[in-house]
Amino acid sequence: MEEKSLLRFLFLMFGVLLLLVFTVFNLPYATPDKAELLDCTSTWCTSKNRFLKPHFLQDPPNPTRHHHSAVPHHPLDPLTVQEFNKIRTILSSHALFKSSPYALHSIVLQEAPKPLVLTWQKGDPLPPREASVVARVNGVSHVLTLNIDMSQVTRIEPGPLSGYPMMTIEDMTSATLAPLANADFNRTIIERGIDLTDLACLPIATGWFGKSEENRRLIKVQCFSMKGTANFYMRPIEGLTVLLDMDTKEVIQISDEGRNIPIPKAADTDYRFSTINAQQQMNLLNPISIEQPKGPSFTIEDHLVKWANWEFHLKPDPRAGVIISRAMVRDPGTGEMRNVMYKGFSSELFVPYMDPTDAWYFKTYMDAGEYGFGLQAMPLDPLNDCPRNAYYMDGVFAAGDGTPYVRSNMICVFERYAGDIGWRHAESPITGMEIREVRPKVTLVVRMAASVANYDYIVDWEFQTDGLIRVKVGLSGILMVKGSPYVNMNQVNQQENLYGTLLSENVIGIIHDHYVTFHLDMDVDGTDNSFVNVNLKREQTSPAETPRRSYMKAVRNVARTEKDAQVKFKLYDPSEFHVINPSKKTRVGNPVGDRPIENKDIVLWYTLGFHHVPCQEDFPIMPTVSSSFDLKPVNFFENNPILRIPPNVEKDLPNCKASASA
Ligand SMILES: [Cu+2]
Repeated sequence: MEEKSLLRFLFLMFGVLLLLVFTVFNLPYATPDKAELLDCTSTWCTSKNRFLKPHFLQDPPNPTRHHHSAVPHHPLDPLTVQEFNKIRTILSSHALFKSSPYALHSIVLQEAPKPLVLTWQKGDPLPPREASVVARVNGVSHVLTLNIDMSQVTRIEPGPLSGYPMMTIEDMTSATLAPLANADFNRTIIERGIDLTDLACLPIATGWFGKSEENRRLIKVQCFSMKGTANFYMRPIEGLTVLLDMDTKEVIQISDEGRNIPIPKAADTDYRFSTINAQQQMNLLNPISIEQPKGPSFTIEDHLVKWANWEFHLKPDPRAGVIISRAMVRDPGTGEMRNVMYKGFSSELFVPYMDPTDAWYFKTYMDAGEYGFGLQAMPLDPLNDCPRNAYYMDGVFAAGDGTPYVRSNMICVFERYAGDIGWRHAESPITGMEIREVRPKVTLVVRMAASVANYDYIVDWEFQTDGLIRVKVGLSGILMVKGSPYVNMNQVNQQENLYGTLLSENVIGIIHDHYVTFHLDMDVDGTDNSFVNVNLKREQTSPAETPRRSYMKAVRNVARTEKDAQVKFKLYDPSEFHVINPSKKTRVGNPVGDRPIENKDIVLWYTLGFHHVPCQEDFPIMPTVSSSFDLKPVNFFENNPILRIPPNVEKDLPNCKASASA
């Protein structure tokens, strides 16, 4: 017995020692100083930074951007470093924060009321600068409104009755560490033959599953082995789930299953170019880039973007990522700037996994509301994330204690010429007319890429000169995979449901969905608009009427209530949806009513969905798959708004020397 106790003691001591060594050397978690935060070199900026290469972290911020001295010039300009510091001072002296520990989960500009923003003109004084702060004090959520100019907290409201605010970066970092303070957890890790120094744990999903989880801010943490690869996501420690209280950092429960499931191999999982040996590198293409010898056709003044016939305000946001506001397009007939959209942004990303088993049923992510889509937007990689001719914009956000930090190169803006055609027509020789009229299509792209743990989302707002806005979401990054005892499908019983696809030996890619919902406050020629469902219906004809048996007609239904406007797409019941201004001359002719959402300041929510059945090509990293929707002018202009643009001619283009073989 004595020997056994001694062994157990030695074993535990070994575990504790390893944990200490691991914590001290691998996971620095000290309060960062201000300079560190501003340069975004600390672990506070992102819990994932510790997995990135050191030279990347030391990338200096662009010296041409003076964030310390920046001041707002537009009512919608995001909070500046100076304003964040002022907010921090206001809060630290407020009674609510004096005696209790607190965390600031979100600090953003409280935008001025819409009528004020709409009437504001350049040169006018700015409306009062206000901030909206979501704070948790002693486990209770509060929403505060601050008047920054007056250094005052003007309103405190209790948070919503259910749910919790977005996690702070500190929440996420501490969730990765907290399991290591639990002896049972460390024991199972060691018993599974994993070195604690190879461990990477991640806050996986919050969710809410049953009464026992009520009134607690819980998260489930799962872990991976980093041994032999940077792509630790492909090496899950399957079946081990830690239920953690994020407020107390207490481990509530450890679900320790799947010990018979091996950790998938590290070989062939690394995706970094530096790890591919020279003989295996593929060079399929010659170098390519867009040249603009006369510079870009857009200007960006602080956050106001002007390009071709477009103008809009562009703001980085910790939750939404990118917010496009006050989008206006010039009418070629009258020359006036016409309102199109007051505000557009991705309001939520819902990603449910389709596996009801113990370690997977809870994986129903809310990537914006839980993790912060903007907080997870890492600096873009020039020349690869965005072309050479791109302009970059930084985000300025706040850490959990209110200290501002800069997320450099968070958004890029560039003109895209993809060789596409704006419009064209050629005449056949039978007409005797030799006509070939073609206009190239050049667009303006606003891009952000968020890496929500394993997954990468690329969000593009693309503006076209013909008045169309294309909103595109690209999915890339790494799958969330499940460890499996199987190395080949011939081992799998036909009756067994894998809930996904065997991608590699011991690796299953679980079926899941991505639903990206966009908040679209359309203001077509003003705030009061109506929503029209233009449904294409098959119309039967009578034999006496026409030799044709049927034709398609457009049936217009103006939505009178929110219920009317709820639309579920059906592949064989096509529709297009119009947001119209019934008071304008070019209106589509629908009767103007006075129902709840007719001729009112309406907001649309559009959900872009992806069903993802993983395939082997998704391993070890996914080629980008994208989907988009268009906000297209319909009877908005009197005619084709780019009728009068010139074609390309050789003499106007950059003089690039062709290679001998071309
Ligand atoms: Cu997916």
